[in-house]
Amino acid sequence: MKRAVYPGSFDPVTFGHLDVIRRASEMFDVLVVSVLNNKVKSPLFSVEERVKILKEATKEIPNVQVDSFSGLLINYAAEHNMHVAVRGLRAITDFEYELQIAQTNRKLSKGALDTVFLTTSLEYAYLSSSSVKEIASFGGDISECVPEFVAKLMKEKYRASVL
Ligand code: COD
Repeated sequence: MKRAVYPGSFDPVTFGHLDVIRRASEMFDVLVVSVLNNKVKSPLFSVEERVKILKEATKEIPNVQVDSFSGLLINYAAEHNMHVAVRGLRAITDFEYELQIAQTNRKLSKGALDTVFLTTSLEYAYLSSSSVKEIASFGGDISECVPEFVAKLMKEKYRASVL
């Protein structure tokens, strides 16, 4: 059984991530979307919230599982019998960052974890979690960036932060 991991911050998941998830789910028997538990960053949504959001957003795709991890991706992947990491590419700037991560993971895992890149669908090429957060923080329209229920949760977060 071919299992792959799609690791990320997903703070929050966007239509760009969901497009990658849908396409990758057709390539593997099981796709595990896993949220990095990174204690250094200060995210908008907690890891538990992001896992819950991802579960809701992917509930129609039967071979997608949602999880979280801490520490090195190569250790998490080995523990869960996953030998492929899926990542998305939007622009040349992504490529430099992604190439470094992919090569580091391949080297550290002694070849056990390889990376498959999916290029963004053109309609989502401009999308990033950070730009969506900035737009939402100023009350802008993010209906074309994230699912409706995520937009609502974001509005609640920003409303609570100004009260
Ligand atoms: N279209 C297509 N792809 C997209 C889009 C879009 N619109 N938006 C984002 N993506 C892609 C990104 O390019 C990325 O590949 C993926 O989706 C996830 O994006 P993010 O921003 O949610 O996640 P990142 O980049 O913050 O995730 C970083 C990791 C968690 C994977 C990385 O930090 C990690 O593995 N850390 C664990 C520690 C480790 O093992 N370090 C060693 C390697 S350096």
